[in-house]
Amino acid sequence: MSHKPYRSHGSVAKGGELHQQAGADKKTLTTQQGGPIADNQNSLRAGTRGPTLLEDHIFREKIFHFDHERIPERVVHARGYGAHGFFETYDSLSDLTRADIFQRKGEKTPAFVRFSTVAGNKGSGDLARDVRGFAVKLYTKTGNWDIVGNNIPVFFIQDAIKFPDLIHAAKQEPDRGFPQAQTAHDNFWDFISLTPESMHMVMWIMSDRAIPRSFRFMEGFGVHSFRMINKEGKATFVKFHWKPKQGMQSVVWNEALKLNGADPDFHRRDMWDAIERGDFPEWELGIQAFDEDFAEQFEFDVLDATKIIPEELVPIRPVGRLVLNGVVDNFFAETEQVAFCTQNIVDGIDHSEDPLLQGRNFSYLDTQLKRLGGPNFTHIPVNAPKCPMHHFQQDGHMAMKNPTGRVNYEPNSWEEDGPRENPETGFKSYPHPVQGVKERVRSETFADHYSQANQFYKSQTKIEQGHIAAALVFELSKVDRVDIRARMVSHLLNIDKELAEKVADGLGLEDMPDAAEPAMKPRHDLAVSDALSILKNGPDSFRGRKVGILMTQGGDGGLLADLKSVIEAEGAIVEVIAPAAGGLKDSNGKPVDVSEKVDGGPSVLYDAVVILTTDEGAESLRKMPPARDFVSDAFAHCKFIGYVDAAKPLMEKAGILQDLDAGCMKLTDRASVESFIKTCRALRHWERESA
Ligand code: HDE
Repeated sequence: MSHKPYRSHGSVAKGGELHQQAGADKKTLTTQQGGPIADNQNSLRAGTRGPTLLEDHIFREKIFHFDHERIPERVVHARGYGAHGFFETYDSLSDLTRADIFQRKGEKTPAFVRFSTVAGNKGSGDLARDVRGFAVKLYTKTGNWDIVGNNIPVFFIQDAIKFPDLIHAAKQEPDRGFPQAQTAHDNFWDFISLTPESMHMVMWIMSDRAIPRSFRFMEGFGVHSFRMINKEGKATFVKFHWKPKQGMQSVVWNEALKLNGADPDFHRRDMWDAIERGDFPEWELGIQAFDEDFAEQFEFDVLDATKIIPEELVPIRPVGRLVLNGVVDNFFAETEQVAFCTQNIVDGIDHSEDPLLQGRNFSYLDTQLKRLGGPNFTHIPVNAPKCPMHHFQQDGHMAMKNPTGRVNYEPNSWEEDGPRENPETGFKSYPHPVQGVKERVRSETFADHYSQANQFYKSQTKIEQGHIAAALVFELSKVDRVDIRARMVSHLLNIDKELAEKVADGLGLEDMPDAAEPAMKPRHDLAVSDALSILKNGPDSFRGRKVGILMTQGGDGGLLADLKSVIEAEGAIVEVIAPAAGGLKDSNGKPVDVSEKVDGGPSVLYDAVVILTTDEGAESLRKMPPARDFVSDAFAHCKFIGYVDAAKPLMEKAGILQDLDAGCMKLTDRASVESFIKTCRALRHWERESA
């Protein structure tokens, strides 16, 4: 049965041949029906100043299409950004799974990944304090496998029935329609403070994990326990981890607030730019594998998505790498229409009984029907498997693959060689025995809500603990009802007393509440897990980061050349910011490309900054508030600052000259530039914050 070639442009004659019409050459604008258009500037009118006529089919078709260009945005994860790439296995995993993708070393599988925020609408800012979605579609030879994960390994709730409540509480309040893309409001904290199972997740979202520097610098997690099943039918529980080769990095909260104004597309631009310049982001996929008996030994339940398994207890086994090497051609067609589904799994991988995962398994297909308008969304190229497909599903809205012939059912006796089920290679569920009374209960093994929250907090550096406390104070200060603030503090008392006191103090809470009554007595003696901290796992390179050089007319050309070559050798990026968008020359009279005019290029856009002015340049920048902010923000955000002597008057006006520390380095020659960039590998001068 041959399918006729489908052409989206130009009229297709029977047999698939394009008509060679005079008007329908490549250069002539046509309607969707293929009719050449003579005038695309004026609608058809009754007289030059008269009303537009209904018979204007060209106008009518254009507006009709325009009116229907949007599809419903995702109810969660509406704001996102996608990219193409591949996944490559390190080794055969046949000991654990019979999944075809893991049978051969070096197996390459095409992939599409979409990163997202959860709460904000499609047009919201990238730097919201929020969980990031990390959804991976692997087009395997035995069908699509989606790992629809997040950048945080736990979740707010234990049962999917609470998801609509959680999301309603987090999104904009229903009467006023704000605040958008932020959890700093009464409804969110009202719900959370009434939901003790959220407390572990609260620690993560109040940490810097929720304000990543970019998608490239964050981890990803499958969150739930899944199963791998091998040829012998043996099942092993697995947890999936994506570790960024670029290292982890986050911004500071005040920086995030300003970034949302300076560049609301900061994260998607970063991804686009990195791929376009050939600096392909890469993650290593690792698994934590353990069997049912081992799982029994944990005090928590491996089916509870509010718990992690510390890497120190079950080490991560690296199994492959994911490389993103292609931007999308069309944002709508790919990023907007991609349809992930937790039920897209392949034989050899299976679900666990995690009640959150079970609920998700219902939700994703359901939401695609609403968003993509029908059951044929696998006909959209980004969703279509890249392996052969043979089934008898047909018709429906916008069906693009329309079989011919008489057979649309199975079994049939029309086609002897037609598609049939295959017990050998077909998907087989793990025969996990299930038995029980039909009831609405939660297992007692899900009752510990605070111990891992305490473990997470304890595993952070002092700096990171400070950020968690500050984030809680910020969020709860935006909550109007004092009883909600106090109720949150009552939970913090079960997590860490000092943290609770710090937050109560920051909120100006008059009376310390009693600790919330726990369902199970929390443990505070779980071992510290260094893997939970970002700062304990920083990169040892400045690769992929960006330096902003604030430069004025006649700035030192020698230093500029040194900076450029040293930064580029590190694999980092340089941008010049100047008082005007063009016409900049260095001390040798050489023209310098300007990336940003000073008020469009605040220092929040950069990982480290250099101030390369002349005496006169510094004098004129002193009078420019954006230039002063450039310097004072870089300092406040603990960034490394390189400067020349001539820049001192500007630094003095920005209020940092009297506080210069080891993170502020004078640049005089190539050696000083080299030592500056080496120092930048630490990413931030955190000592400044504790000072
Ligand atoms: Fe989702 N989630 N989710 N989720 N989720 C959606 O599916 C849902 C959960 C995640 O880039 C929706 O296609 C329920 C956990 C990502 O297109 C929807 C529950 C995790 C994305 C949905 C959860 C996720 C979604 C909305 C509670 C991390 C974006 C649009 C049981 C493991 C995928 C869509 C993309 C999207 C339902 C909880 C990850 C409504 C019911 C936990 C990354 O189906």
